[in-house]
Amino acid sequence: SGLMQGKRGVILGVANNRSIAYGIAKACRAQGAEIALTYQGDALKKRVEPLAAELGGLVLGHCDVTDGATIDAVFDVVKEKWGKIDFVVHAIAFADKDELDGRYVDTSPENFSKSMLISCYSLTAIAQRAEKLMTDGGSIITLTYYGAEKWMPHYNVMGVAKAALEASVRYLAADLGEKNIRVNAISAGPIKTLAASGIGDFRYILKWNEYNAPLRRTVTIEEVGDSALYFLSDLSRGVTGEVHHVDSGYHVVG
Ligand code: 0WD
Repeated sequence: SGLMQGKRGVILGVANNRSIAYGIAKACRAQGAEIALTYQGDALKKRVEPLAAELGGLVLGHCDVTDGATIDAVFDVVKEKWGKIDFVVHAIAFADKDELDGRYVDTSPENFSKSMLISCYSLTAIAQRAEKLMTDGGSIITLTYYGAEKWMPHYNVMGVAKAALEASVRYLAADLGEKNIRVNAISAGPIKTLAASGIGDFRYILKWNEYNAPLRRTVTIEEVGDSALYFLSDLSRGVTGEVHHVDSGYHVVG
């Protein structure tokens, strides 16, 4: 038994055992879900395969969200294995490291387009494929950050992409609601992951959150995973289009 018993889902964005997506995958498994992971490129394949084995999950193959054919390919594999799915976790973002420092005003058009494509449009691209397999309804979640709502140091183009991502959650929720497919976002507090290591002065941001968040600490991937269970399970069956903060309460003071 468990909150996720009988549910099957695809989790995109596991890079290693510090990834937020890995925390969510662990929580889903602990509550009885069956999970399928994807990886981006051969370097991550070597990291993702053992993690999938440890969790007793499937590996669907290479998925680079900038290449629609690779998205189709992994959804074809899951369709063949399971026929239908119940949930999708989108935990993917990218911005050129050189522009996660300094000023937003200096963003190049190339980095702006690529960051928006990978960090924002990819949720829509994945929802298009997921819709076809969510024949009994479903739940889609994405990961966002407070830099979408307020200026944050060095977050720059990612803040703009996350704002667009949060707007996408609302539009996707409205489009897919009649099929009982819910779309929500978790706005996680800062966590030291591979993606976060690209952000300038990240250690300072962690410290700032520790000193100022109501809970006087940062959050863990396990805590984000447990909160994700609410959105991915039937507990939240009346909830869609929401952006929910899992940030030790930082958003009430920052
Ligand atoms: O403080 C943090 N770490 C927060 C992260 C606070 C709030 C939100 N988030 C978000 C991130 O913006 C992202 O959307 O959580 C999500 C997951 O990020 P993460 O767990 O912090 O980082 P990481 O473990 O690096 O996973 C992100 C992965 C990539 O890893 P790398 O580091 O190789 O970029 O996103 C994937 C990749 O696996 N990814 C892609 N997947 C498919 N196609 C692509 C792509 N083109 N680009 C990146």
